[in-house]
Amino acid sequence: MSPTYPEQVSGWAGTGTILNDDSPVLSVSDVSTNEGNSGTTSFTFTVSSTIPAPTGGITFDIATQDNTATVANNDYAARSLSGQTIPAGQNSYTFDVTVNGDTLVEPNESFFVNITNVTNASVGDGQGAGTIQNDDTALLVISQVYGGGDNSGAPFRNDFVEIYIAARRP
Ligand SMILES: [Ca+2]
Ligand SMILES: [Ca+2]
Ligand SMILES: [Ca+2]
Ligand SMILES: [Ca+2]
Repeated sequence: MSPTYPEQVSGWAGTGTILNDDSPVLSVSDVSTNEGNSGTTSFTFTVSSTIPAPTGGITFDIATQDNTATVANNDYAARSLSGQTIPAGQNSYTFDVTVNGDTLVEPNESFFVNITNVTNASVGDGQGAGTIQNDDTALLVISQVYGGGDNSGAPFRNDFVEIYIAARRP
């Protein structure tokens, strides 16, 4: 005999939400990489679509934007492209940004990659963040210590310690 649970089957109502997966939604990836000390590093951002691009492809403009990392500070190279395409049947597109290595002591800094003027898709996350991870530290050196201040015949009235930055990285 099979049990019955009438109190559980009466009066129950559920809501089923059917997510629309028939139209593509775009998002831009985030990238976080060490800066490097010389030369350049490519930060590769991926624009991806939830489903393959329809006939005619998905088109958009894509460009970098300063945040705490700036073009003026030579942290990375500005890049802006119009009319980029994810071809029909494909899901993704990549966009390289050139980050400049240096030995300046900086905090981690970031810039953005934005997509605009999108056709044939909606935008889920239209902004990628590029985080340039600091890999530089100051190396401080005590170059002089003077403890004879105000002694008889001393050339200096006060004791002092002199510190300088010997190098921008180890
Ligand atoms: Ca560096
Ligand atoms: Ca900087
Ligand atoms: Ca930098
Ligand atoms: Ca740096």
